[in-house]
Amino acid sequence: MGQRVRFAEGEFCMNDKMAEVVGKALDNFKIELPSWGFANTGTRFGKFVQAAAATTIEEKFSDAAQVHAATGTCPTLALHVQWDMPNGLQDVIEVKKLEKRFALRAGSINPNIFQNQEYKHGSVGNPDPGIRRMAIRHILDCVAIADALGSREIAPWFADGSNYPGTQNMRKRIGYFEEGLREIHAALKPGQRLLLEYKPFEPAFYHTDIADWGMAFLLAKEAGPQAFVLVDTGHHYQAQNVEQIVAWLLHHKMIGGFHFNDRRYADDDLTLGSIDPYQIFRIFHEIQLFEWETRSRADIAYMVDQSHNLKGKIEAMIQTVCTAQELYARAALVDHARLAELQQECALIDAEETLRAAFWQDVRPAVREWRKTRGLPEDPMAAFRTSGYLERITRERGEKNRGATASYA
Ligand code: RM4
Ligand code: MN
Ligand code: MN
Repeated sequence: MGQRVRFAEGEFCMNDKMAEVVGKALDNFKIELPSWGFANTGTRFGKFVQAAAATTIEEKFSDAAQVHAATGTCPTLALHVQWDMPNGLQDVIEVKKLEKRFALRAGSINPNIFQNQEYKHGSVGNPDPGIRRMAIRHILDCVAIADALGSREIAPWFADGSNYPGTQNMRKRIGYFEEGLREIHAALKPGQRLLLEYKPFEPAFYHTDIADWGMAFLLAKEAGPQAFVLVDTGHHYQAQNVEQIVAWLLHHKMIGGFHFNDRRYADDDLTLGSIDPYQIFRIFHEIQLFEWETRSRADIAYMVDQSHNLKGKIEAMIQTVCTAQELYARAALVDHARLAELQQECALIDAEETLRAAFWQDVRPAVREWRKTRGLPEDPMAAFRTSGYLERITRERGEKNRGATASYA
């Protein structure tokens, strides 16, 4: 084992090689926006209404189209059925019109099995068979909606759980989930995917039925081969090694998608990379290392799940997408061949520095260059700010928003 004198740092400066690597990475990177990220939201203590917030599905499509126009990276919009399509299947015609009008496709279909009064003690895990049926029926409707819209992903998040020890039979509820998910899986069309999202707490504070990736993994396996795990970056305990979870899911070909956001304490839904950009970089690195090793693409739906209570919603989304691109591009700069060698030799400092060298690169000039060559605005935020769109919707929507009470919808 020879002595290593060369750290990886400084190997990249903005040169042709960097431009090429970054360009290739960005060409392959798309990220889906959540319709609910444009709506009025708040905390459990109150809601701060924004004059420009979207309150209709048309406005959500319109706002998302602005983000896509500025970044060229977000061709699909995730829909939350109860908030965006209150009449279920009947609303498909309307959504198809909006897809055409705003040149944006409907993305993942998100059932709502947490808001109705019936779901106080759970949905698919509820001890009442009538309520379990109601929840399953709603998710089956979502499968049909996804089929009608040509959406590949159905992404239910289950708020199911309990608040006090001894009040629910946890094992029985596992059985209800297995049974319900098998039935839902059986209704999937070829090519469709059921993404199971886990979350350790909130709204339930004692036990959550799908609390972590292991539970989601086992339930997905039980449901069938078209079921995968969805990792929401905000749904972990402090100090959890999220990239290791991603590595396990990649290893088992069980990662279906991400809900990206950042957090400091709980499920804070802050903008991606605002608190810990290195965390997101490490996740992207695990994925790209896997892709380099296997010479294949990991089939992952990258999605944003954020609610912007204080920041302007469209600007927060543009900031998020740009941050995601920068971190993804930085992860693409890792010298995988060299890293593999160093890992094999257990050359700790050099291996770590190889990773850090990529993380510390300023890819922004290369990202700007990529935008220019793709006919996109070099500075998406500036392009949006000078478009006059925000002023217009602030005028047009202000009145309606003053009386807004509902969250997300
Ligand atoms: C949950 C979870 C779901 C999202 C709802 C609004 O915490 O992240 O994905 O649909 O919030
Ligand atoms: Mn989520
Ligand atoms: Mn969440």
